[in-house]
Amino acid sequence: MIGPLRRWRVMRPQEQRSGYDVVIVGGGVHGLAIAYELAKRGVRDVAVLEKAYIGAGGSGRNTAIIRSNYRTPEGVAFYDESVRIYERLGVELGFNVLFSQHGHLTLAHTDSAVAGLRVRAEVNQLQGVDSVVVGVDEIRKLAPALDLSDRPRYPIQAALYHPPGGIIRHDAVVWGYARRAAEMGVHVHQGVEVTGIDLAAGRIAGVRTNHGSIRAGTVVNATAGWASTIAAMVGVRLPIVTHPLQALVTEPLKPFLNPVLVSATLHVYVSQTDRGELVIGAEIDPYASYSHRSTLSFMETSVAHVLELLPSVANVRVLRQWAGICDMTPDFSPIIGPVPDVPGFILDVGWGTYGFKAGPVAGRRVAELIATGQTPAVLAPFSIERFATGSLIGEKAAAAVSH
Ligand code: PYC
Repeated sequence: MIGPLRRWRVMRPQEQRSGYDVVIVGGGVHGLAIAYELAKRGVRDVAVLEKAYIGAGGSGRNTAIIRSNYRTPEGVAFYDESVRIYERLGVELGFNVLFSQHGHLTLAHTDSAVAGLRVRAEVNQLQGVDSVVVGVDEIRKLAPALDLSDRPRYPIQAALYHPPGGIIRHDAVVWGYARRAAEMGVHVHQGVEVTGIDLAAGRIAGVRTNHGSIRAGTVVNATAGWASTIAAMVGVRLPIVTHPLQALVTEPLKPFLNPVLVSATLHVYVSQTDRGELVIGAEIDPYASYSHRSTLSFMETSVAHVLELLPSVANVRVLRQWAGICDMTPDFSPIIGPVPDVPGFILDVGWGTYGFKAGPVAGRRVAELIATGQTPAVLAPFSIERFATGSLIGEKAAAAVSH
């Protein structure tokens, strides 16, 4: 039976089969990108199972910032591949994803923050990524609305300028991937919740859902927020703690802010969309929770901090605010790859506050892993084994404002 959610149309609903070669749990950018990339490689007996509607989770709740100015060589190489895919994605999918590469400015208000940005600039440049530390005169040219005087509580000293960074239309990315994947034969089932995972002789045999059981030799956990719940279904305990992350959007204004602005000291980031709204976000909420509730304290503190940066927006109205949930790992890097103890179970999880920007690279490389059985070099550092060997990929310093 096809329920109302499953009739929602970016693509035509398909009848659920009793088995697929690959079942992907989670219909966000990651799950859909993996499905699309598998189909491109000729692996088309694939189902994406989404318990709500595609893009309902982290993919529809993030602030759509794309960048690769990370802190570790592994992270920079990984996110840079994603930026490059995003640059061509609209053409590739035949769907305008509205990627605006207006640049990204990470502001430094202290000497130690400036030193940290210098390290990031060096690491970025060594990986061929365009990032440079700029002073106040250059910042003024890039973002004239910023208060660059010495009046603020934390005067701006310098910034990391990353020209390829920018913002994207996140729902267009989700719809573009879903539509192309479906055209190539992938089944995208909305309103289908995975309630259990079956093993046979120690390896993946299929999933149980609210719409019946499905056989599958490979199951991909591409969920955000529920990564631990899905992994627990095969007895795998992930080093993840789940926190809410909130954001808000203002009424539209005439274009005045080109780059994305990030301030770790003020725990805030702000960008102006192509429609003119300011999109504002902050640090994860400081408590573990699966709550999607918005709070007044988030709105009060984040807008107060934006006003320290951009005093001229004082009378702008906030239109709405929302929350998503983020799976945080100890090193602020994702967990991607097979689980040695559970053959056929693939992880694409632990996306914290950085998942949307990584969708295309994770999609391409996880599909390669499934199709070839070989872990691509760019994924290898992010395996779950790193928590046993201690080879962590410490990205806390460059993960938005999550300090
Ligand atoms: O990593 O760019 C980022 C980001 C923005 C909001 C949350 N994370």
